[in-house]
Amino acid sequence: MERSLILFKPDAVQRRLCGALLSRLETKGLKIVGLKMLQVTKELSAKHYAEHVTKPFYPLLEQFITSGPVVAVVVEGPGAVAVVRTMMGPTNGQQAAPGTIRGDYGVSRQMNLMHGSDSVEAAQREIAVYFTAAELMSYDSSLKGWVCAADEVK
Ligand code: IDP
Ligand code: MG
Repeated sequence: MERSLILFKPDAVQRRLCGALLSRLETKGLKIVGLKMLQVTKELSAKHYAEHVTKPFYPLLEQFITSGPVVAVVVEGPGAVAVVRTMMGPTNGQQAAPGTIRGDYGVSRQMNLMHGSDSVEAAQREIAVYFTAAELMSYDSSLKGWVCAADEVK
């Protein structure tokens, strides 16, 4: 079963959208297996966004992601990584279609509310950046048999 690392970024916390965003993930059928609020430090930002640290926009990204608390969530479900990326829409809220999270809630390239891992490998790396093994829950949901068919669950 796939897991993805989600962040509700400082803009989502400030705009009090965490509940709405979490609800969309749960309603989709994804299971929450980790959740916490934290302040991203410069060190943590560099670890998370390792692929971006040398890019020209990184100082602005660092300033943004460390500007206030975030909510980190790990969700689990069939194809969770791609499902979350599709739900979020493209990076820039101006291009994201209505119906996607970034399309419904934002108009910014930077303040786009939510991070979601872009590959299974990235998800594994990012989950370990934000969560210890003890902070991740393994449990069966009683809805399991109603979220997808048995032959769809690996
Ligand atoms: P993604 O979040 O859709 O995967 P990435 O290209 O990986 O987008 O960029 C990471 C984050 O950096 C974005 O979500 C956004 O908050 C910010 N960002 C991306 N491009 C720019 C830019 O050109 N200027 C400022 N911030 C940017
Ligand atoms: Mg990315």
